[in-house]
Amino acid sequence: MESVLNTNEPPSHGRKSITFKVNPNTNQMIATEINARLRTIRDKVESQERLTMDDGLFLYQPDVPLHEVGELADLVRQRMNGNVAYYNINTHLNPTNVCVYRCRFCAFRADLRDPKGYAMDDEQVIARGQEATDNGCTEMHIVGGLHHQRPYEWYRGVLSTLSENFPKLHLKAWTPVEINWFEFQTKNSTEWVMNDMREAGLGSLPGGGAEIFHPEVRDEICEHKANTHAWFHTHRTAHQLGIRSNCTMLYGHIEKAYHRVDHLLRLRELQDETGGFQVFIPLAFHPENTKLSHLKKPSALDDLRNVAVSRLLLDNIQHIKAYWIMLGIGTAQTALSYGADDIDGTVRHELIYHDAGATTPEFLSVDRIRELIIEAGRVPVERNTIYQEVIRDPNDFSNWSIGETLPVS
Ligand code: V47
Repeated sequence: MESVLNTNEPPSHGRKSITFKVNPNTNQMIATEINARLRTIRDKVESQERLTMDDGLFLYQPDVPLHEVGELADLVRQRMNGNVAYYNINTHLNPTNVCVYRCRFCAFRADLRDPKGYAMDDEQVIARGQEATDNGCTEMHIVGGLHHQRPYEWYRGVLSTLSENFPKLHLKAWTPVEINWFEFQTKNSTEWVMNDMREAGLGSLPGGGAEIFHPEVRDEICEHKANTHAWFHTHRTAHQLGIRSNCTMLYGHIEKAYHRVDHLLRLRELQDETGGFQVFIPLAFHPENTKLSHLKKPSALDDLRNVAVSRLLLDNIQHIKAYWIMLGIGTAQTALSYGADDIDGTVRHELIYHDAGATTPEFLSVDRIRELIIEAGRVPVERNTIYQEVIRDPNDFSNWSIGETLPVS
């Protein structure tokens, strides 16, 4: 008997569904079909042939054994990144949580007059830079709300204050959502904003704000903020200006397998064009304190499948990150055998996930991160934001220099 899974989605990126033979009693795919399709995909992976939309839809089916998908992804990870797992020493800065937008998945934002709303002053920003430098951080990850009353110069000032006082710290700052807001504030182009922010100290762009690109989902969870076109335009412009960036996908809310595959293929297309993405980070939705709090958090199995499928489909993005803050430590370690080769960093002051109910610690020591990587069977290598090796002075941890450039896409 034939059954069509993943129906009801109009196609925007090739086919929206594939037809599987299913057992009429259990409605599960029949084993011979699973094995045959897996064999075809294995052949493609071994011969480094690009996987298709249909392959992606198949790999996302829960009937397809996760360990087999993981094994294929591990093969690609090993081929692309050897036995190494990367980490960095980093901190987060969210200069304000006040935001004009009301994305349904966000627990971090606050209204202008909300008692939990805040906006940092220079002194607080400098204190964070000092703390980062004292603790040997190489990177500060800076994103925040779009404050109703803070002008462009205030946002620019966050970067210029930090870069003037802490010139060694790499500022990975602003998603296309902020950049788009700055264009609106200044009435200038993406290119102008990007160049101006670079002059103020911008080093690279983080991967946030991507959520799910397909309008069926995006219009439901964050209808007002920068749309898919703006997201790609910003990253394309960054890459053209020689600014590297990361990319993400927020999964585990209202999206279907089709939307995930569509999302990944859109990223793969831009990467074919520019080569500017360094790493992809699948982000599991945390529902607590959000307008989608009735939803269940994705399971660890879904988390691992997302890591593995993204490794398999994104054949042109060098690194896949298992963000331990979001996955939990055990799943992040396991993900290092399901396609991931990076675990993010020590992290301080993370709010976006912790406001949404993350129970992971707020910080991990370098020794602990290295221990976790070794326990997972990989060799830990400290990198900076743009994937250069970091060499530490053994007698003074906060003193570091740049070593070799590591593989990027
Ligand atoms: O864009 C927001 C997501 C992103 C929730 O570039 C949520 O190295 C789950 O992009 N549950 C921001 N996710 C985080 C991000 C990121 C994280 C780590 C490393 C890098 C990198 C980038 O977090 C947002 C959104 O997709 N998010 N709220 C939530 N309740």
